[in-house]
Amino acid sequence: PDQPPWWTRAVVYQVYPRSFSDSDGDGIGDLGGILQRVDHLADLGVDVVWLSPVYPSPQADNGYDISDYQGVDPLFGTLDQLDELVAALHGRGIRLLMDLVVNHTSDEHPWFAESRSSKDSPKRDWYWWRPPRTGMAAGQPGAEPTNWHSFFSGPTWELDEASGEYYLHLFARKQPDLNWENPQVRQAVYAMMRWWLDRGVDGFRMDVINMISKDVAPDGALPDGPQLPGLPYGDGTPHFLNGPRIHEYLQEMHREVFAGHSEPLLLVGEMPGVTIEQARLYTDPARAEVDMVFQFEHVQLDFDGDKWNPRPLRMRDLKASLGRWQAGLAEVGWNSLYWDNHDQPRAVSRFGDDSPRHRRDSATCLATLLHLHRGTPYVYQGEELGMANYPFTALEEFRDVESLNHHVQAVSHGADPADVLAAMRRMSRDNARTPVQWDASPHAGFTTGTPWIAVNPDHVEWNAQAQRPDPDSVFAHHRRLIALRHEDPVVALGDFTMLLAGHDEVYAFTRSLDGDTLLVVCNLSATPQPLAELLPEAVTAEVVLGNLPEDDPAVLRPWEARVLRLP
Ligand code: ISL
Repeated sequence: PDQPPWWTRAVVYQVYPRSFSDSDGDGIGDLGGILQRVDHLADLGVDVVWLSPVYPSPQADNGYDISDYQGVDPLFGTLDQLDELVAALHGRGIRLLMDLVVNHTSDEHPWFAESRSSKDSPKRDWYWWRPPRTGMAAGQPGAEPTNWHSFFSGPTWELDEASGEYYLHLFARKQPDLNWENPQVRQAVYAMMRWWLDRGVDGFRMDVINMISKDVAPDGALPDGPQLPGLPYGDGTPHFLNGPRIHEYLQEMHREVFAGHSEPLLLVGEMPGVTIEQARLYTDPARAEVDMVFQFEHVQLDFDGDKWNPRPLRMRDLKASLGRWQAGLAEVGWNSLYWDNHDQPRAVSRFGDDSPRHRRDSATCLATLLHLHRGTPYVYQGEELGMANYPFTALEEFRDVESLNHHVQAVSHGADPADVLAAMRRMSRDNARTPVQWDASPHAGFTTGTPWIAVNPDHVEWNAQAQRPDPDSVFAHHRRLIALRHEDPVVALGDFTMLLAGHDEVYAFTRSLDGDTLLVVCNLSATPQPLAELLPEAVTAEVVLGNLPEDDPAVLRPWEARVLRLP
């Protein structure tokens, strides 16, 4: 039979360069900083680094607004340093995945400048230009071509005064959407991707790639979406998530970019709003689209409607969601596993318990769950150290365009600023973007200058220098879990069976391959659980790995996690 793909055994580590490590003292992380920390990654044992965007960019969305696809922003360093990084990682057996944003560019990309320059520009059609709504004057409120609400607040359309037409931007105003209907756009993107592969990178994480096909009528019209409660906008997502030509585009990309490459490459699709059924199509190897998806269901269970209306998470819902995905991709397809990334609050604060009493145990418990599911685990920088949310108290502490735009919009629609701030404190992406905590020194060893966003004061206690030599640390636990995936084919390839599905605190499942079975039991609460009653077979099984020193096998202590081998 065919060998399973290499990435079934792999663990990916995400570097968000701006916040990782600063080598030149300007307060912003850079490639030089990553080069200095490669040993940290090698010690952890990860197989792949996913590098968030380092391309030239006005940084309106921290690099997710690219103005040149074939370069490195001086803020982060040089193309030579990127080549150096590829070599340094390859020298340690680590592959490099570039983050690529091709749903949109920056409005400062030459393609957009040319497109905007005139209605007759040969690149006019490279973006989505539309006249005002019929019968309305440009600029009049509600004159936007559709009623869609932008992910970053306000309408998805921006008026260009010069031509009297609007351009589409699903995200910030400075992130105009590329028109994938135009074959020249697609060919330009594929050529650029080939250029990176020829340079030696090992693949791509494709940003919001399930948004590139829009539901456009033959006459060019785009439909309105259902009205959103309390806002003068509609929900456009039914008209651009997993759109009509998406599979065609991805198959074409695969053919044009990957066909004929013999090296082991990786293509990951970030896909907000993807369903299990669609994920199966996207990742079925026979269809040659992407290798795995990033889905969002499990990070949307702790709010109502949108992320700014948080509500308590029920562990039952989390288990049910992840369990459905395990079952749905059991036969065909592959999933990415994650708790954290640069867009999400910190896992230990969100799914665990970041109080001093439980922080280390809940971080290691969550790590156990992350690494033991079927799929490819992703560790986000700092997660391996149990980094927590930042104790934000004032608007001035936030940097993210999503958070800041939301504050303006919510307050202008009458929300109480204190409530808006409370939601931001809990859900803002800036929680994930505070600098990595390398040591206990004033800026946590991140920079010798002034960090672009504040360092979490808890770095005095929670940092890499303290954890790396400590066998009980969160770091050491991640390292053991990563090694286990490398050594044990059951972890990489075993079937998944959920146990105790209705239980609110205990997350338990088995992984089985060729008669070999691992049983994973995790207590997602601060209450001891009677394991002897719940799963008697767990009490006598051999402990492969646990997050607490062995004690009474019949009781699962607060946030205890055990990986057991059944006889
Ligand atoms: O962050 C989100 C929720 O708060 C998501 O809606 C997020 O915007 C979505 O997952 C898409 O994310 C990706 O594309 C964005 C960029 O801002 C994110 O950082 C990136 O991961 C636009 O390029």
